Amino acid sequence: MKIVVSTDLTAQELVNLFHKPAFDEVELSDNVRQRVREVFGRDMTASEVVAQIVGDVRREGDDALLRYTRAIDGAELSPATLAVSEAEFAAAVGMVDCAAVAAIRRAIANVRRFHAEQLPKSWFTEREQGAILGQKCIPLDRVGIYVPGGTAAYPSSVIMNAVPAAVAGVKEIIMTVPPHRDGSINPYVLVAAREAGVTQVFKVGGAQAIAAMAFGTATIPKVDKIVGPGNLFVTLAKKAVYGHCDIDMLAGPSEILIIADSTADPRYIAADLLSQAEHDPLASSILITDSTALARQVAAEIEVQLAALPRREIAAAALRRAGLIIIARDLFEAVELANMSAPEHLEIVTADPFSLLPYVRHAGAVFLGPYSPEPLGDYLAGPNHVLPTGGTARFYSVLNVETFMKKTSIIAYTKAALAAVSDDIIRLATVEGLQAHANAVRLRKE
Ligand code: HSO
Ligand code: ZN
Repeated sequence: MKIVVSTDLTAQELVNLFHKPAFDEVELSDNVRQRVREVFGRDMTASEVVAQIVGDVRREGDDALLRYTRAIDGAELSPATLAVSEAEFAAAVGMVDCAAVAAIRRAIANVRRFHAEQLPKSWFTEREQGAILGQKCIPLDRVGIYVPGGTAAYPSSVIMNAVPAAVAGVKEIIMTVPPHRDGSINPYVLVAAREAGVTQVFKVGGAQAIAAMAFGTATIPKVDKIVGPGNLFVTLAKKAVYGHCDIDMLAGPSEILIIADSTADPRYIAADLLSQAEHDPLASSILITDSTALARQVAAEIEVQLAALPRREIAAAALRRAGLIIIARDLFEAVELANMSAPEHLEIVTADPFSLLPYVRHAGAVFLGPYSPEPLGDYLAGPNHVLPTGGTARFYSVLNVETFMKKTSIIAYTKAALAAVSDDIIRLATVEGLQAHANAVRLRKE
């Protein structure tokens, strides 16, 4: 791991340390570029691919879905086999480890309990002369969850997306996931979907799944909001359909930033940095510490633990690209740097982590103390693991119950209450040249 000392760097160099390429600036890998050529018969940018797929699905519906599923996932499906059947759910239950299902259930219980605390209340308030104002919180009717394929088909992500929707009161929660070549889906994903309250699962992935949920097809219902992380194509497709339905956020690769002092155990810190590095070669793992000794110990420990990881190639690639240890002047500077980075996950492993919390302004989730490792939040503590990445923690929130709700204002005035404000309304309507607006109020005054 690269180690830098903050006092050796200029202010601009410090800013540059945390620069992340925007989600739409990421270069396609050679593999992906080759696949694009195979599927479309020519070189295309990711945006061109997405525009083509979204347009085709919007125009042709299921036909385009099935065609892309054949071309991209290699699975031969029909309108009748696009949805996961009861028999397939039942088969999945037979394929999974019972102890893992018990863990899924406990995770769901914790996630449900945490998110139940977030439920906003509708409210009314009284104003002068008997006027009543209020706000009604209403769940969305139908939402769609995107679940990635391959090794990123995480049952935990199914839980983190579906449970808050269910707690919000969403009646219909559909899910899409790219099928394997034989048309099957990871059985743990199916079991998690059932346990978490997903109503229907469709075997389709990529930009085509996003377009199908945004516009609806004969088989897949149109949803009001699409949530869930995906690859670059999925993210660009979400951006493209935004406005036809809502979306949660534009997700990028995982990130962890740890602030630690000399009291931290270097083995824990190394393990936690690796936990996010193993997600993706584009993941980012950063340690900021005021202790040169800890910096060196963690760097050494990472080598030891990395060598034993099944996903060491991914983790090593991530650490080579974006792994970093920064030696800060003190812990206050460490927090300042963390705010500049606005990481998805921020761990604070210091003698008194709570004392730094008031200074934290930009982070998706904060983990305090030596016994709150990031994977605790990924799986079981209860808070959501769908978090803003790429510095977007400056303006996005963690996925939550309100992600699946909207607010409606309530206005109920009496004659006297309206009369009391009529002149102001008429004056403002006149300023805007809107006579009918003025009339609507004037009439009621008479
Ligand atoms: N850490 C990931 C979520 C996840 N981890 C799923 C394991 N499974 C979100 O940044
Ligand atoms: Zn994770």
